[in-house]
Amino acid sequence: MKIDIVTLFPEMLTGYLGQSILKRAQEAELLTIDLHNIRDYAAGKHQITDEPPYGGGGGMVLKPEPLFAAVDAIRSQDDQTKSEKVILMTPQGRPFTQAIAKDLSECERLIFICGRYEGVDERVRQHLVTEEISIGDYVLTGGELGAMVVVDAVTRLLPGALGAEGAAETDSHATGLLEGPHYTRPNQFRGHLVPEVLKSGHAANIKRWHREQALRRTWQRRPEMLLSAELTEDDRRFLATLAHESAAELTGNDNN
Ligand code: 9D3
Repeated sequence: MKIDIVTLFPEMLTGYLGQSILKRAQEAELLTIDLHNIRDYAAGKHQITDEPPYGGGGGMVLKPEPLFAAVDAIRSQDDQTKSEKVILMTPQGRPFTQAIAKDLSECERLIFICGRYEGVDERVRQHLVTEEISIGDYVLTGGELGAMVVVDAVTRLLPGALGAEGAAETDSHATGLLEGPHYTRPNQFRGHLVPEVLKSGHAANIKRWHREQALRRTWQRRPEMLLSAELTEDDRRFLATLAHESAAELTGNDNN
């Protein structure tokens, strides 16, 4: 996969991209990431990248020419037949999900445009961008962190990017449940013990315990996820006992 990131602040991204899984994926040539400074594509002595909005309203808007020029230059670098998406990171975009990450991981080339200021000229959205993505309902100062979030989530889905084979498939947003607790040594920490079942060596009981903990945590924290999770009959029975327990607590009934 080839990823190009178009931004006014490429140095913001170099540290993150140069470490851990993102570093290893690039070293293994699963992925090439190039950063492009919008200013390098801006014309004139002053290389102006933004101007006040037509019609007033304050703030600054990214001009269209440097963004089109950057994407043209990126495209001219290689194979025009590659499946490509031009992604604008913006608070008005589609909320990012694991399903979108999976979809993007199947593209050959991704071009990210990081917005700043009040936003980008509308002609960029209309005639250059193919998708608009937000990473959630909070206000950031620009699209750079959003692009990092998307690149990170996409990279770990590339075949061979993770150490343990298929590790991405078992994690929680892939199974549709939150994960339950994990423990490591020591067995006793400041008086707090590791649950006995995990030390029992009884594989089936341990598996069942993990599943029930995942169901319990999802029910407590993200109950809406249970509506679309794949649940067995055993899972449904366990959830029914949770519902009974909480109903008993609410009504002061001792549940006997
Ligand atoms: C100060 C202007 N704001 C009016 C309330 C609109 C605004 C424009 C640009 C707010 C934030 C930004 C910069 N944010 C992004 O570019 C961004 C973002 C975000 O703020 N939240 C979640 N996902 C994303 S992706 C890009």
